[in-house]
Amino acid sequence: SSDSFGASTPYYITTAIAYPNGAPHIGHAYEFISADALARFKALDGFDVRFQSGTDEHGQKMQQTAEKEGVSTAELAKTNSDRFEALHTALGTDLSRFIRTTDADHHRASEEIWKRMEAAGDIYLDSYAGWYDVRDEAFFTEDETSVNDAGERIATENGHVLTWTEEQTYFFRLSKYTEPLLEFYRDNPSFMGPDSRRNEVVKFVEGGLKNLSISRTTFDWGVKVPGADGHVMYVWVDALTNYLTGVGFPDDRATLDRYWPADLHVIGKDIIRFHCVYWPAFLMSAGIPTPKRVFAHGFLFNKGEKMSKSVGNVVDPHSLIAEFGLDPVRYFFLREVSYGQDGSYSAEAIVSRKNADLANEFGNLAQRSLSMIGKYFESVVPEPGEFTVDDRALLDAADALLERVRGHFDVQAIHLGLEALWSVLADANRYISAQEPWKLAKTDLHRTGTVLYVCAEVVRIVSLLAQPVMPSSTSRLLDLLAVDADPEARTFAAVSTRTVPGVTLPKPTPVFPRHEV
Ligand code: ME8
Repeated sequence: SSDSFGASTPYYITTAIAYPNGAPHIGHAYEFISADALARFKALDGFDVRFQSGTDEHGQKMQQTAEKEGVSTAELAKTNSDRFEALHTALGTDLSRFIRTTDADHHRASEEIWKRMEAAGDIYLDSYAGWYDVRDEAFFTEDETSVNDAGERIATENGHVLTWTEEQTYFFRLSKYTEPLLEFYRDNPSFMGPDSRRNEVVKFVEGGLKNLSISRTTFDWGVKVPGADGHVMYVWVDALTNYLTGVGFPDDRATLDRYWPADLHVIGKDIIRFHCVYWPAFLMSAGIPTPKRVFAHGFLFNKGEKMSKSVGNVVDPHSLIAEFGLDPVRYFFLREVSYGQDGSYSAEAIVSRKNADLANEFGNLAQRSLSMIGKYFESVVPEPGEFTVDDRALLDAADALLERVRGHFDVQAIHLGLEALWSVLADANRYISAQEPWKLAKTDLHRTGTVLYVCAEVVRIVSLLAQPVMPSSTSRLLDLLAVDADPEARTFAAVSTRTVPGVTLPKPTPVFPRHEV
């Protein structure tokens, strides 16, 4: 292409933007880690990646929390938004932009999408009377509610206590998009992932869509509706628009044309309706292309229990990192939880993966192979002899990994990608035990060199492919293998090369220590 962005294919990925009404928790950290791994995978695979996260600062919940805490809403938003940004830093996520919905360009973008939906004839003024869930910033119809033991009206699906709301608001003609949405889902079967989520969305839309109240007058913490004094936008209208703001909507056409439509919105399962129903409908109305895919991950539970302040099992992500190390934490969540399903975590489970998968399977293989190259070959990578059937089988398995892992990451099956890498590490561990290079060294140094060469190649290839999940440990491993530190030399293109015999390796130090209590 002739633009200023370079030739590689663009890839735009986002996380949800979190409500900064409190500190970030493990669920947020999980979403950031997983999206970061997906983003890094694409970048290493040669794409021009744009990765965005941020905070969703408007709405009634923010205003109510601020009132309760006796601070201004802007102050509450800033304090907690900073904590989300600090979490990104601590997790090592590689963001192109951390967006705040209070940013000036975001107000401009939200006004613009509103005007376009209005120009399409999809916005009208009427009076709203119904139930509102402040915690989820969501409306519920009477039949979606029930009464709890305390006699309060609750949303049946999440148990949140509802508030009766009656006010004059603007409405969006969502009902008009029932058929277009169903057709859109039919034409774009990969729009929603995982596959199991499709049915519930399609069923919801098939049930018929009601027009949606999209402005509020009872508070003022939000984006002002253009030309309508006293109205602020319903928070989800401006929140979803953040994805467009971040790529230059509406003024920076070059950036917008390059990165929009987004390739992937990573979200949690509780906000599927907003992303798979409202968002494409708003965009269709405004004449803007719809995103290519939305993937909903599951929820994390502490030892199977819902994390809540009252149960006292809310774990600060920073303390997990301090206790287990960043890369083991990243690896644990991405390997332990089937991406797209709910998962559970506990200190015992993290220790077990850290010791078994990282220290034993990966760390020992690397440390043994590299220290034997040190011991028997004065740290110079040996020239391999002719490969045996066993050598070939292992090298072939390692060489086939890129395509296997890519296939899994393409459908966000991160856990299966890692499983594939670890299956080859297990093969390599069986291989080294069977070959016994430490015994061979006494009788056949040439054959020892071939075995160690094969092992080092497996470590190199698995390290390259595990970079998206464990960026710093794999970078150290690649250093130990004397791979050029230039990032260009560490992309997935390097998988199909071979280590050049004769290279001198640095003194190996263990990269994955066992967990010390
Ligand atoms: O929903 N496990 O913000 P949020 C895994 N502002 N993921 C979890 C989780 C858990 N226990 N708890 C929350 C919002 N999440 C809106 C989004 S996007 C335009 C606006 C996930 O702070 C949740 O599913 O409540 C969502 O994807 C993200 O964290 C932010 O949640």
